[in-house]
Amino acid sequence: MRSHGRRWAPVLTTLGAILLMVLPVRAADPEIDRLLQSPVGKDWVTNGGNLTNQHYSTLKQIDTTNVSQLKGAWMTRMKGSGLGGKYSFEASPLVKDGVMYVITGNDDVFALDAKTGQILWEYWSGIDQKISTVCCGWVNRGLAMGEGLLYFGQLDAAMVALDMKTGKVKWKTPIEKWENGYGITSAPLYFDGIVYTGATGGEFGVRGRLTALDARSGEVLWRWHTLPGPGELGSDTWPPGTDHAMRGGATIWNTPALDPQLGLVYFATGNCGPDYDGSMREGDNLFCASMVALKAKTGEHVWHFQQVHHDIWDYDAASPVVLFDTVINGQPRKGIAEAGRTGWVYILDRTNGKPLIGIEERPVPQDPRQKTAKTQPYPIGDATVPQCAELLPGYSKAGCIFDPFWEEPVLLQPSGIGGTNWSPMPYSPDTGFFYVPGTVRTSAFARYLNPYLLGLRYTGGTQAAPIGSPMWGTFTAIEGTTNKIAWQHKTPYRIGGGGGATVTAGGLVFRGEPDGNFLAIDAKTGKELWRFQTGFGADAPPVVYEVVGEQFVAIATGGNSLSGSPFGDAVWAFSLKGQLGPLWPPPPPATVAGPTGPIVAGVDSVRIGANNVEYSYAPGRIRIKAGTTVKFTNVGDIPHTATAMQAGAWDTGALAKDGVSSITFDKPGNYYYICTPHPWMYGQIIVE
Ligand SMILES: [Cu+2]
Repeated sequence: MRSHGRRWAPVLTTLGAILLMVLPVRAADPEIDRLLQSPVGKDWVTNGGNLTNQHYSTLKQIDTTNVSQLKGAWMTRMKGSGLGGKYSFEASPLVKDGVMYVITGNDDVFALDAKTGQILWEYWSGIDQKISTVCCGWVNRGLAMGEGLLYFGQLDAAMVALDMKTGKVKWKTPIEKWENGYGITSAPLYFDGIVYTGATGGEFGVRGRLTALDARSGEVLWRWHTLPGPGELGSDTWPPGTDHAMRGGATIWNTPALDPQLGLVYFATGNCGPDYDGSMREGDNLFCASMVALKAKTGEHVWHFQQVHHDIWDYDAASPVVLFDTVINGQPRKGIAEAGRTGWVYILDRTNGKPLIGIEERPVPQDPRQKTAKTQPYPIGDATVPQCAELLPGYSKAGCIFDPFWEEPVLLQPSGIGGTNWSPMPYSPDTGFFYVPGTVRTSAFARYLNPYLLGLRYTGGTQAAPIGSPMWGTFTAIEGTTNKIAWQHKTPYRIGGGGGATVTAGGLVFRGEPDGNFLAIDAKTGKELWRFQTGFGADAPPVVYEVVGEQFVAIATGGNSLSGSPFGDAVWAFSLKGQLGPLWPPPPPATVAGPTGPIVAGVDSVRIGANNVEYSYAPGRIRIKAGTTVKFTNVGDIPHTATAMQAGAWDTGALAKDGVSSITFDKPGNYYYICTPHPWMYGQIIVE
């Protein structure tokens, strides 16, 4: 047998080489690969619509002339999955051959009849409710499909494949352990037999990576670390002889894009860790807050562009990158764009990562304690949100984008989940506009010492919105050839953190509003043409599809834990034949920062994380007599604190589940407090 094998081996090898040269490699799922490379028509088969992430549909049955007649075709509740204040419902449903697939904030998946909304099958993740490394709400941003399977990541950092027909698990691959700080919230990308996924954990001292898995088996094919090991490309942007890069964040929050002609996969990376303390990580800190291109088959680095050097402001690039083709100065160009938390859109040539319109390195204010970068990239064009904060009572310093801070709080904008955070940015080849959702919020930034401990928060500081400071948003059409504003709406609520929009060949932009309204806007002029109250926070990117000649627009409405929009578990679909009218408006989200709800007197205990809300104090506001001892109990699933907003005043410290801490209030006054790891949680104690 051995001699037989030896004799045949060279022949087979030669034959193999010839076959490889003559026959193109057969795609594992030619139909999905074709749809992924085509303009989006009746099916919506990947999170961003197709490989470009443009969120652009060629369907035009619904257009600017008839959209006012749009009504609900169906509304289906996801049986209580992801229903509660700790969840966000941000997924774009996928649609193929009349079946819709949607994933909730609890990583549960439902298949629905896309014409009627009837549930066909359901998958319950059974995910551990005690995962303590969820950064920013229980959320899943969507699915991918190919080879008869649905792919998604879970909050426990596992990738899962389900049979599209039955919802049964085909394979499950842990990318990492959630106990080490990792999780997955982004929708993966499927193309040509490979599933690409990011991982989160930038607030927990993790090492970011893009992982490529074999779509059929779930086997890990390769991973590319977004933080360089010793001697690797970019390692000279970290202090020599240290291992800070091994826990420097640069996680991937969103779905990659892919150009099959160039053979490149593209994605953007998040903040550096620890978020607000740059003192120990002198250097530009590649590849934090960057756009990156890798060879799609092998994961080999091709180019990168860093949006923010030595990030100390949590300026992630968290929105999905968008591929687009355009003409600049008479030359056809292959573009890539990403809307950052800085409030700018970064527009590059996707063949080489060089600016397409222009980005200038400009000197910025310095603080040697933070080891600030000497210069920062300023894109030519307009920012979509304000980039300076106004001084507020109780603070001594206010500044602008890239102003440094140390232990004394400095008010800055953009901040929080703004300008553009996770919300995707659509692009219309008809108008040539990007549609950019933005958040406007002021934060008080401060650094503190935060030693690294495996699986615990590692942010090195804080940013909390001052009590009473306004929070709102912008929705902006940005001209793709100039990076200038074509038109802009001021929106009543923050929309850069969860929503996003979709644009159609019918000349319409569809987008949700956190107060439950679903809007259609003239893509060219920005004029609002239709609005419909869905009854729940409409904080997800809509999708457009067709079933037996009828065009539908669908959106998940389940609210957003970070913007406090009304929670739910519904998916709505709209069509011109729809019969359903609007629902009663839910309570609107807050437009100023601070605790909400009635002031309760005669209460001396506060429960943290109660009622499946997790990120809240109950009651949020209490009135007590001087000398009262208030008992704080964490009844939620993850660690929380109650920490006075006046620095150093009082602090429960981190309370694990069932942890108790008591604080006595002797002096009359008005005390506001937050949760240090979740600074959007507010409480108030009035001492008389
Ligand atoms: Cu908390």
